[in-house]
Amino acid sequence: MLSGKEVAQHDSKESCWIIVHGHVYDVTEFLDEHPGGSKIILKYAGKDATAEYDPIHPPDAIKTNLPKEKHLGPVQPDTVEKVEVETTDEEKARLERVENKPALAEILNLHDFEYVARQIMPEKAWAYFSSAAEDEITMRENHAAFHRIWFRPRILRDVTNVDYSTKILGHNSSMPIYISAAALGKLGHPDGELNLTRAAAKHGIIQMIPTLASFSFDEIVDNAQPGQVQFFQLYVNKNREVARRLVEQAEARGIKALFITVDSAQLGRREKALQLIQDMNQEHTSDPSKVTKAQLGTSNVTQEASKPMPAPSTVLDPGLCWKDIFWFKSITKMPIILKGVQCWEDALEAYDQGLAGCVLSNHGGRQLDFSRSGIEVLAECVKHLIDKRDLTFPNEKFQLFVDGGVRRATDVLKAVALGATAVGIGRPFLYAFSTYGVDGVNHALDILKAELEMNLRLVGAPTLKDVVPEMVDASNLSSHIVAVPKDSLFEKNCE
Ligand code: PPY
Repeated sequence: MLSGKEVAQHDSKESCWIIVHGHVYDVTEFLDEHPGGSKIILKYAGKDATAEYDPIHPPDAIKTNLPKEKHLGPVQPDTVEKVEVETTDEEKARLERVENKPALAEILNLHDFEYVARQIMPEKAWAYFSSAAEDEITMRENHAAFHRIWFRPRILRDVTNVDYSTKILGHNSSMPIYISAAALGKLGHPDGELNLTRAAAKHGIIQMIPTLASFSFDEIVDNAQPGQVQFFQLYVNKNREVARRLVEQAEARGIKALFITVDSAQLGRREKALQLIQDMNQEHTSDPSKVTKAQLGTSNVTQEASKPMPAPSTVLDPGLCWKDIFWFKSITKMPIILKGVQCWEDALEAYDQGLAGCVLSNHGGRQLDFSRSGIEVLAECVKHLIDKRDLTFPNEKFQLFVDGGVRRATDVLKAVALGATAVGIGRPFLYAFSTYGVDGVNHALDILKAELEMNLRLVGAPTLKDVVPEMVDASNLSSHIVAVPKDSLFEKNCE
């Protein structure tokens, strides 16, 4: 059995051992592959990393990702030095805010969850969930774009009973909304993605399981109810055998659709998250028990700022192209939907290649800043697919989805009016479980249902089929001169 002392000698990027749940692993060769970057591992080089590992990873992740010969065996527990985590004054203040958070009944809309999340989430978790690329213009535009669409309601229609249920890729959904994929759920709550699985079951909506979930894929599927429909979001690994395994596993476990992410040739630069990493590094350089600059391999912050976002070298593949999509078609019977389409030309190509649909999405503004909102791209795609391929929308054979910026049922109805089958919602559900666990997500879904019912009545549409293009005026949707987003960084300097 290894001793803590022996492990402690392997504390550099040349030889990096860590302890997780009493077992020692040699992660030296894995450092560049780690989805969260190498630095966070190096912080625990030679030490017990369990406390840091647990909130973010599926329990079996380290075992399945490392070859057997890197599993070095158990460590004598009493020889391992405890990694002390001190409670800072800031943390004490945060815990007090957690104690005093509003009652769930006081949360009136999806924005409120975000407000509470910002006050009470651990800084790192908030930074990760809320961050977006560069100046975050696209993230704000995603929401702002809905403000350029106005309703043209109809009157004197019997809306005593309204029905907002629908089918998504042939599967029943109580609303035209699905839970979009987002990584690292456990950062926000110990039950992470399982909060979403449970709330989706209760409310009869579909969860898209992320490749980079913090529970294992099997754990998430095991927590679903019998017959509960789930989709899977795929990051195409550079190693196509890894990708193939993920697809085969999804199909074998009854996943009903494969959403392949196509907007992430490289990770976008989320400076809010990066800033936090830098701040932590600076803080810790004065404390020898924490990470040192030498361990980080960086000599100063300027050098750090010029580097790309710390990202895994294999999880994202800049070489991904259309021929891979054909290959995926050949290895699975699941319908394939491209997630992250941003112009009509690519949507048309997806249709011509016989795919099942597209998510018009810019990854919540986390990838290319100044990419257009999904809702704007939807209008353009619908127009060209009607003109060039004589389709009608919503279309059963080729379905269009939108995600990004959705906060209200009115946003959902605008997307439906413009031809979307459904919309994906990501961050608001993360904020809901980060603040109130599964009750928060259930409450968020109750709010959306109440808003859908009310707004269907008010636009004069008893069912979603009655929400037609004529019900909205989207003539300003693509006019980027109408609303200029607040440019925080620029304005800070101009003041
Ligand atoms: C995101 O953060 O936007 C993701 O999709 C997850 C992720 C995290 C780290 C590397 C690649 C993708």
